Amino acid sequence: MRRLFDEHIKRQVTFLDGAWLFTTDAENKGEELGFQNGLQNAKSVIVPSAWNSQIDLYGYEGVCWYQKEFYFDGTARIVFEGVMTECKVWLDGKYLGYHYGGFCQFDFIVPDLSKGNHTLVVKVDNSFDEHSIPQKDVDWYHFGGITRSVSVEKLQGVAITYQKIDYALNQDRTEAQISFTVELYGADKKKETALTVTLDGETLFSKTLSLRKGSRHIIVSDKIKVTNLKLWDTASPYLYTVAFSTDTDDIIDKIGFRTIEVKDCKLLLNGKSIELRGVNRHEDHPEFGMTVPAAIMERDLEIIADMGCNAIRGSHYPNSRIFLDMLDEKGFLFYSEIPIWGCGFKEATLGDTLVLKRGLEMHKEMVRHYYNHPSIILWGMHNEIKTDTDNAFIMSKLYYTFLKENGGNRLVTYATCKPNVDNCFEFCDIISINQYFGWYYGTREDWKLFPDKFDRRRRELGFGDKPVIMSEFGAAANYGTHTFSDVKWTEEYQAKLHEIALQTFHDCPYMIGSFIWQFCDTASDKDMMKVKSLNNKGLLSAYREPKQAYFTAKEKYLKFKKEAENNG
Ligand code: ADA
Repeated sequence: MRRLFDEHIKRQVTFLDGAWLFTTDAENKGEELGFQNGLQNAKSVIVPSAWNSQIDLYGYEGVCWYQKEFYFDGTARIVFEGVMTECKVWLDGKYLGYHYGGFCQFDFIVPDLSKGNHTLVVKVDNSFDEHSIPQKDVDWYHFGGITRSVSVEKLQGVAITYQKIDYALNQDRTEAQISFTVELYGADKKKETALTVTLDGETLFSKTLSLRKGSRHIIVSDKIKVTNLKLWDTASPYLYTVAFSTDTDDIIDKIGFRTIEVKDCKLLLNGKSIELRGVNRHEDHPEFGMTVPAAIMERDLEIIADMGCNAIRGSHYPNSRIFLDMLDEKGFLFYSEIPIWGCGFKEATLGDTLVLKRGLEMHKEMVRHYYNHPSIILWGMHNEIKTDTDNAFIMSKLYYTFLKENGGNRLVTYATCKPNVDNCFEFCDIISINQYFGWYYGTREDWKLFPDKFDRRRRELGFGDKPVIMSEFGAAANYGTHTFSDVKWTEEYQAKLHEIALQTFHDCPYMIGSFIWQFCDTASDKDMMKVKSLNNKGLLSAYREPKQAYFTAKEKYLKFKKEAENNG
């Protein structure tokens, strides 16, 4: 999908979205049969989409093949924005490579394609084994297919294949010291060009260089001072336009400057204490699965903003780039995580070498592709794993170390469902807790006892300086179910739970915010045995109709927002 703005003016980009050929391969015999050289008896489907949206493939788990012809001439960069979950790619029968993981972009550079039609074939597999991330037991619908856009870009001369921007602000946040990293690729015969970087049209950097055809080069700039800085903030999210260009190529991006830190058990955005008023949101819609159209994303954000939220947790995987662009533009704060989800991971699986490696790779990709988004203030390493085990300790240490060294201007967390026995708190800047009092256990009133109880534990462990986010809590309610009695599954019961929980968290001095589980009802795995196969803890129905809890949460969050505004 296109970003909210044009990423390229000079570079020719062709989206391959639209009709592709498609066939299932339930026995996984396609490679033996030579499908990579062209599909036989294939039907037409629309890319991007989840194959589960097709009427006869609703529950299909396994291998499918896709094929697309495109016209091209020159050096191509083929970009996949997201394929669920693993895939192999061939161009004109020649193997290009493999990718694991459904939620991040990957690409292949293919030099010197002859002028004419070319055939791209993709084998996609969404089945699980003991090395999968997530594991089979997962409480969201594990869609399959080419679920995000595919494009082919023409690289010419010295091409810019990646860029990221680092910065540090001075004490009063009026100046930034910026440095950037640019990856270059020699697409044509060696020729001199100037690499230029501008910020809101002002030249920051210019350097003459040349590259041999086929070679790669990385430039890391010195620090460059920018004065009279306009900050990115939730109330006024100023975005600078940064443009990287050579004679023949360019990348345009938006960046915002801000600080985020934890001090005296508070979360400080640009030095000011902020409370996160948030919801968890899946990329999910009954008609489109995970391929949510941009207009629906935009409307979701309108609803979320209207209820007084300033934060969203992208549960449980990296979200679409265009959604991140919207968050940057509207001034939302975002918690971005990878899909290492919950109880599905047995202790042994957490220690599995391939799982550890795949998880690390997912963190690397998330950091690489989302680096410049000011909205991302938190990286989430995992969700509800067995954090009382040695293997979770080792995993958390590995990922935390990576994210602290490479994650840029952000804090690191993970969501624990074992706050009383969790063994990994040293590997986070903020403790995030998922609890379900009043739903899976205990009563709604138990929420009021929780802050004191947990306070004792965090202090005993020596983590009294780490603030806490309530990253999940909630209750299911079937949209439209009302009774005269206060019982589970009714809208009233759910609403009351949120009323108690939200006020409790707001009143607790060491809690810095909450993410309600969840924004709207979402598709769950069929084997999770949920009513209508949905996770029904949404404040809205799957079709975004508000339940009573939506209005309760809105009342609370708007009240907290007003208090924050009054306190300056
Ligand atoms: C967990 C999990 C969510 C969801 C929730 C629930 O906390 O992280 O994805 O499954 O439980 O509804 O039970």
